Amino acid sequence: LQAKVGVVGATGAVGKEIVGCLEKRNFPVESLRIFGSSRSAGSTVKSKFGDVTVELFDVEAAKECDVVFLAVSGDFALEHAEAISQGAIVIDNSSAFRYKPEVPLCVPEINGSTIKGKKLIANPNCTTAIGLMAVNPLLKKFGMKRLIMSTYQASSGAGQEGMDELKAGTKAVVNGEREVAENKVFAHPLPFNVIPHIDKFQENGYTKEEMKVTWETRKICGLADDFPASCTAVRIPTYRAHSESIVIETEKKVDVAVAQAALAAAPGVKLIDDILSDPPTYPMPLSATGQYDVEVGRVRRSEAFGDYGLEFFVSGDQLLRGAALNAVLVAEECVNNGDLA
Ligand code: 11C
Repeated sequence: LQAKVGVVGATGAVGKEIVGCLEKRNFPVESLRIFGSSRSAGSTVKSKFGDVTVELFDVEAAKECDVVFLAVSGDFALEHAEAISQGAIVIDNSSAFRYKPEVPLCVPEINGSTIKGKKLIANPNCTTAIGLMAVNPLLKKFGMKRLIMSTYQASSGAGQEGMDELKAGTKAVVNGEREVAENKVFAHPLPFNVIPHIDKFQENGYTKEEMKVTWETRKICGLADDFPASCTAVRIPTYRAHSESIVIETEKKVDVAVAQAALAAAPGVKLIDDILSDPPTYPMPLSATGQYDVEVGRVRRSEAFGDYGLEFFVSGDQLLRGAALNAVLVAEECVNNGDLA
């Protein structure tokens, strides 16, 4: 099989990484078409599959592909995804369809079987996808009654503009041009700061980013609609890997060595957990950046939940596992299950 692949929004941070993942994972690409707005149409994207001239987005043209990755806004996806899916399998990175019961929300290592026969597939929120890579093997081993997550999220979650604002603002402060950086993308200046606010506040006092973790954990792990999961999401001045402190209450008595072995054996997970080495090793955004695997470490019996709880720390590349890589893995699953044939 060789697939006709389309990417919409390939000049943004996630779109660029999708093309990179298709190249590095040797996805069977017969042809690559890149669609963009009038701003990027006509420009050239160099790729392993040849130099691609960005085409002005058009539903009929996108439908000619076998699989189309959407790395665009939720509004754009809402307007066009269903129409494109009349011709191509659509993998949408936005949150537009994630909570629709008929649309699978997929992390292939966890619920890859849910996408069989589906033409529109939602890619999860990056924070959720990264965290669940570590949570799922522990859920399988010990069961889970409750989940509490606190996040340390990189500027890349706000796309290229977020990264640019962090870089420019940090430079301006370090160079002495300003005492406090300017902000436009983030609600407050990010350099030398942390901001406990990602996406819009909801009626219950949580932000939408935090509620995505609650909603998407339930759907991806096949848990009850009222499964107790909560999150505090915080933006920190790092470049592109998200980190998370996660606490789970378990159904079965925990054993830290068994938990570590389950994590070490899980595909897409790298156990980095040696607090006795010099220097000690644990997950960090710097080491997780650019990696396909999610780093997990600091695995310990919970002092809050005793023998029925685990606490651990996760770092994962937001643009890869949290977005582009997950989307390409979904497409690979479509090849494997015969839907893209
Ligand atoms: C952030 N996690 O770090 C967000 C970005 O649901 O796809 C991804 C938003 C989403 O700002």
